[in-house]
Amino acid sequence: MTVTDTAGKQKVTCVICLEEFDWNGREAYRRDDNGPPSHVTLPPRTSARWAPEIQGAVLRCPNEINRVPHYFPVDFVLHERPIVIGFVGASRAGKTCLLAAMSGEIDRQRLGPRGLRTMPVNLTEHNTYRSNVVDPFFEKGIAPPHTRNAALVSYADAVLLTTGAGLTFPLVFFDAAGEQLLGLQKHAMALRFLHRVDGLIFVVDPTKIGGEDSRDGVEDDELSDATTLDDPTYSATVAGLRFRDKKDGRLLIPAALAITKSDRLRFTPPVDRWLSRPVPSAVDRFLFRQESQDAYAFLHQRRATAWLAPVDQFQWCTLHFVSASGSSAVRSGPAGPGEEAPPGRFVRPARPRRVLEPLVALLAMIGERDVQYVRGG
Ligand SMILES: Nc1nc2c(ncn2[C@@H]2O[C@H](COP(=O)(O)OP(=O)(O)O)[C@@H](O)[C@H]2O)c(=O)[nH]1
Ligand SMILES: [Mg+2]
Ligand SMILES: [Zn+2]
Repeated sequence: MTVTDTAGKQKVTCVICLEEFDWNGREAYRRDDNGPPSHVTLPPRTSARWAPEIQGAVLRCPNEINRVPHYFPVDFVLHERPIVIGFVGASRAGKTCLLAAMSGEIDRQRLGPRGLRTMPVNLTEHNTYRSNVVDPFFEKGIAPPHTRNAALVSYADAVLLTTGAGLTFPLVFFDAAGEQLLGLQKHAMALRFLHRVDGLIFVVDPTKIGGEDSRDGVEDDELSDATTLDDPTYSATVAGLRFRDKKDGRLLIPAALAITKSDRLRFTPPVDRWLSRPVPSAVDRFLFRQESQDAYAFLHQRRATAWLAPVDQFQWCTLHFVSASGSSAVRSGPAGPGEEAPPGRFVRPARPRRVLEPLVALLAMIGERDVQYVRGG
């Protein structure tokens, strides 16, 4: 529920940079075809004109990024507070692909069987992300462009979701590369993220862990890309969260471990069993527990103990086998003289497998303490 004080002011959260600011419920902007959005005053909420007037109206966040103002639809502050989800993992772990896969699946209403619908909102950033990253990934198998740690924590995407019971909330995704603790502490966006984050997805790249068979069929260029086999780069983010609530020394923020690129292991038990399994139509805690146990055993057998650290550091943590692309990446040819490197590709258009499971598990865990976000949660 949005909080309104007596002066009609309301504390709202920007879904792009997580800045909190006061909004009087009236001042907004409207985009023109060209030029910056122009200022408008909305009618009072009791007015019959309110509903038509807020269509397309945007708020201007007072926190400019690199002196450029950003705007987001009023719809994002009219309901429940945003749920902020962070993706944590080393560079090349597969965070960007997993995010693109999740975002595309959400837009295709694949959360529908879980009782969650996405509402169309005209968030420029989301539309740009969809047409530049998600659509080429789903339609042509083009890998999202590789971003070399431009920022330690960066905005990735935001959507508006409604539950069967009529509860509407923004879901905001952040990419937390988390390579340097120092950077995390100094970075204002990173700090807001660490204070606000509601759930974490730790991305595990199984091609980077040891073990008898896990690296079979892994192409050389991917292996040479490996950092230390034992360093999943979670520690900086986890250390940055040390001021958050704990119980028995464990963080109370729900966490999920997503073993991505599982298509590489699709013939390896128990991955084969899980990857081919249709997802249930309601949250099934028994299945989450079974998959978590299988995935834990899988990583433990391969001595991937550092990757399993979140299981001990977080009070609630589920484990999942997922694949963002559903198929292998093809090696891109070298760039010709004066050319840009060609974009990475997958052999087929993306057919994500089970990518929404970590998110559904997180929403169920978050809902346990709060309101119910997913059916059966
Ligand atoms: N086979 C397979 N490869 C993947 C998958 N997701 C990512 N990759 C590969 O891993 C590379 C790095 O992924 P990316 O999402 O950019 O990693 P990030 O640096 O963590 O954001 C991609 O270019 C692909 O080659 C997947 O689901 N399956
Ligand atoms: Mg990335
Ligand atoms: Zn902002």
